[in-house]
Amino acid sequence: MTLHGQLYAILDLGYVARESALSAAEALLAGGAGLLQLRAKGCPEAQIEALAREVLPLCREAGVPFIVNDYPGIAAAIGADGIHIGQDDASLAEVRKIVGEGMMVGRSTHSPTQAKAALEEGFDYIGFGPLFLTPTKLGRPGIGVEEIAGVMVEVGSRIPVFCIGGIKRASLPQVLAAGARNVVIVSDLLTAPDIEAATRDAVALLKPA
Ligand code: TZP
Ligand code: MG
Repeated sequence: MTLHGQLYAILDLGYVARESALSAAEALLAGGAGLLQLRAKGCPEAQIEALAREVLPLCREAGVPFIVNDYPGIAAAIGADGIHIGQDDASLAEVRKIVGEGMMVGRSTHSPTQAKAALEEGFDYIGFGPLFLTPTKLGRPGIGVEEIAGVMVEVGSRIPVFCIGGIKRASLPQVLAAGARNVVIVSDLLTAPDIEAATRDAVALLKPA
């Protein structure tokens, strides 16, 4: 499976109520998301695991990798396809002890230096951002698009680099023009009146016919 050129969607419970989570996941998948992450900051772990167990079969049916944010134990317990961790989380080696060798492990990075370090450590992919200020990641400055090109050469030639943070369908062309090949879009999809249509539009922008 290649991750290149894929739209990475996140089912973020900061934007979607628990009751609507499955229909939002279905809409993201129907719209053509190429990866789906479950992100549920502040939710009790048992609830995250329960929801993850419901989202996983939807992803399997769609043939889309399902990634759990923050909780390697949940990812391992449910047999997820991936686990995503941040800069302040465990090392790759520590995560591998929990999830084993086969699982995709991604790391958030916020600078070219962190991006290179994640490549050298052996992560399967990175998130790179936030590019722009975003309410989804409060307290982090936008790093802009200028550094994408360099990171794509040094890191993106080896592992997928998912640009993230404040990206909207409207700004996607600018991000792609700066060199991005993969992006994560959260709020612009989840707050759209029609999540499936918004996702389809983003996928079309990412992979022009
Ligand atoms: N990590 C860096 S920026 C970000 C995360 C999880 C939030 C992306 O969400 P949005 O709504 O697309 O800005
Ligand atoms: Mg984290």
